[in-house]
Amino acid sequence: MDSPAQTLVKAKPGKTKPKNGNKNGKISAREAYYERMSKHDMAPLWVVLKDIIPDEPKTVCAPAIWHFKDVKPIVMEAAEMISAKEATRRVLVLENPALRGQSRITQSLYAGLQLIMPGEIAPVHRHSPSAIRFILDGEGAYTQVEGEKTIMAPGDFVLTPNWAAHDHGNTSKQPMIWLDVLDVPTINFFETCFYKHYDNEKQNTRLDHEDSMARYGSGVLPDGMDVTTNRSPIINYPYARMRPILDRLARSGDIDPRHGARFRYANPLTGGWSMPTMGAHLALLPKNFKGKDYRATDSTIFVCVEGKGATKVGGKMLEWGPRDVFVVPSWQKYSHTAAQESVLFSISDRPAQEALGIWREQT
Ligand code: 1HN
Repeated sequence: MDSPAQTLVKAKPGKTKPKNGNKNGKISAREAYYERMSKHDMAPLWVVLKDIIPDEPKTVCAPAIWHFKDVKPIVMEAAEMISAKEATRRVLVLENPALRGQSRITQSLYAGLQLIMPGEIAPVHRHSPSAIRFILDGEGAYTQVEGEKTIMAPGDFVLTPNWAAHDHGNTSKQPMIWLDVLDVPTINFFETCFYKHYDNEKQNTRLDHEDSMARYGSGVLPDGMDVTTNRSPIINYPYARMRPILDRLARSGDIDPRHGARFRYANPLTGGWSMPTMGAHLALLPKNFKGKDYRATDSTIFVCVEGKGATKVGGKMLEWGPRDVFVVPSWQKYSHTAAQESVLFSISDRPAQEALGIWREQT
C-alpha cells in the first residue's frame, strides 16, 4: 500500500526523507516523487498538514514551578562568580523544562531572576525587546528608564518599553532579586532585535523620581499629549499603591470565579495594555478560594506575591507560596485554590495575540 503518512509522518518538515524503499525494497512512486521535489527544496504539505494545523493549540511548553526558597541560594551564588558589570546583567534564566537551551519560559517569552548586590551598577543600554521587572526580594535598588529613576520594592511592576535606555543600581544595603520578563523570543521570531551599548555606566537623571506615576497616574493628562501610544508612560506601578485596589475590588464583591478579584495593568492614555507584547494582571484570591476551570491561548507566567495556594494544570498540582514563579502553558485547563488570602501577579503575551485577533479563552 502506498501510504506516505505511514513512512513520513514522523519526519520533521524540511527534513522529509523517504525511507529507502518499502518492505519489498522498492521505492514507491510517491517516495521517489518526494525525493525529486526535495532536490528543489520542496516538500508535500499533505504529509505535515495535521502537525502544522492541529485542531486545537498544541503547546510545546510544560507546566513548571520555581520555588523561591530552593532557587534563591543558587541565585545568590552568582554574586561570587561574576559581577553585575562583567555580566552586563547578572541573571539566571528560567528555562521551561520542555524548552531547555532556548532561553525561554514559554514559546514567546523570556524570564529570568536578576541579582544586584549593594553598591553595584548594571550599565545603561537599550534594545528592541521590551522588558518588565517584578520585584521579588530586597528593597531600595533603583532602575532608571529614559531619565526617570524609581526606587523599587517587592511587588512593584516596572516597565522598560522597547528601545528605552535603562540602567540599574543598588544603593541599598541588601541584595535585591527581581523577575525579568522580556518578549525576546517574540522579537527574535520576527528577526527584529537591535541592541545598543553605551560607554557611560549610567544615564543622566532628567526627571524627578517617580515622575511618570505622578504625572500620568491620577486621572489627568498633560494638555495636548499624544494619547495614541501603545505603551504606558508609567515606569513603576508600585505595589503599595496597587495592593489596596485589590481589597477594594474584593470588598465590593467584584470577584471573578476563575481569577479572583483582579485588575489589569493599563496604559492610562488609551486604557489598553501597558505594553503591546506583554500584558499583566494582579489578582487577590480570597481565603478558601476555589477557582473554576479556565483556559486561554496565552501561556502565562504567575508569581505568588502573598499567601499560599495551588494551581492545578494539566493534571499537575503546582503548590505555591511567596515569590514562587510558575508557568501555565497555552490552552491547558487550570484552576487556582488558596487556603489563605493570596495575591498572584501574572503576565503573558495576550496583548500580542489580541492585536493579531488570535487570542481565545474558555471557561
Ligand atoms: C536586559 O536588558 C535586562 O536590563 C535583563 O535588566 C534581562 C535579558 C535579555 C536581554 C536583555 C535588564 C535581559 C536583558
